[in-house]
Amino acid sequence: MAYEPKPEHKFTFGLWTVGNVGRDPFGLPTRPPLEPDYIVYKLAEIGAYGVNLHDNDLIPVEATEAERERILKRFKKALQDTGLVVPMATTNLFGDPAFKDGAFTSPDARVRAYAIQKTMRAMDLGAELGAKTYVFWGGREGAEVDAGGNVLDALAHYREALNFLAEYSEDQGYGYRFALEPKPNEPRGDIYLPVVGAALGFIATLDKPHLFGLNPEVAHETMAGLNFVHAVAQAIDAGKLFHIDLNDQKMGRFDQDLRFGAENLKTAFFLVKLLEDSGYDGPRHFDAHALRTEDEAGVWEFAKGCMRTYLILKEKAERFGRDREIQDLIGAYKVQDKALARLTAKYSRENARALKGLEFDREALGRRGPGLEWLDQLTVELLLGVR
Ligand code: GLT
Ligand code: MN
Ligand code: MN
Repeated sequence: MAYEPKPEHKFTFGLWTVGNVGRDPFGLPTRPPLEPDYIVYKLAEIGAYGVNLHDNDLIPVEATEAERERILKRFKKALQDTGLVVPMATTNLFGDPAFKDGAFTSPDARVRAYAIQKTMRAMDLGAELGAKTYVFWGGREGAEVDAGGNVLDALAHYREALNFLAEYSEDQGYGYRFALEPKPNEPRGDIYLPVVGAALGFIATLDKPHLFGLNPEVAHETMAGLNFVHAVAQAIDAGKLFHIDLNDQKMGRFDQDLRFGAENLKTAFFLVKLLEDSGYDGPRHFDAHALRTEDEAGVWEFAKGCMRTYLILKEKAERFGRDREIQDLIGAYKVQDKALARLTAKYSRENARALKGLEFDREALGRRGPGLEWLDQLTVELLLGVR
């Protein structure tokens, strides 16, 4: 069957995504909760590769040691029965009112210590399940008002916590790579490290920057009005694309976490093309959920739709690469000049002198039409299935 998801495609979902019960700030859940092991069997059935989780998606915060063991046994059996893996784990540092004014960045030392303790325990759980990527989404790390004068302190606390946890991981031999997930706002009025670029800058200030990278999310950069494909490209360029959250989003709205490709098809296309062309070999994780209107059948249609759209766009990207006319237009667009490229590739006094002595026909450069309208139209036609 065409566009059939298989484990080799590395599609993953969070327990919290297909398990989303449709609660929103104005309304109660519209769907009953699904058991974690049931989710594993269903995901395997539809061709997923893995399942990701927050500590409390699996183990309730109040669970006793015995309950933890019982839940883990059932979950591990489901993984074993299906061959599904847990590539990524993370901590719920946002649901509990204790974290209402931040977790790692809380002004209260007790909250910060509790957040680090909770994360160490969640890292133990993730490691036990085989996870190698650990995500930090700092949903509550932010503020509504700046009267507390907290931002510089908050960043220092954030750094301290991440440094502590990276050492913990190494000390335990867990081998985690950490992926920071930026978001501009929601649930806080302003979240620290709001976009990919901010997180990249912050990573450079950590003790072990090589252990830290990004988990960019389509919806989050789009909420900030930014071009997600550009953000991911910058993360790849920096060697920092450790994980990715695929979904969709209308600009200027609350975080919608729509089915992948549901809204901005062209962006989704260039994103898939970038991921495939760049050789990114991590999981294609869908951090999205079914519309609140849907019942359970709708949830599985949503999940299948995410994967199917990815595979269709992957095929379109291959077609784009094979399309002679499109490739010729791109070839003409990128004007090559070997002699000039040699001069500008690297500074030397000779190169600088030679470059200074050249004459350029500015007017001709300004007159040139690069052919982008036609190239883009061909892209649209390819996506619409008429070429
Ligand atoms: C939450 C958030 C997501 C994050 C998850 C990981 S939790 O659903 O909206 O973007 O990726 O903590
Ligand atoms: Mn989101
Ligand atoms: Mn996410």
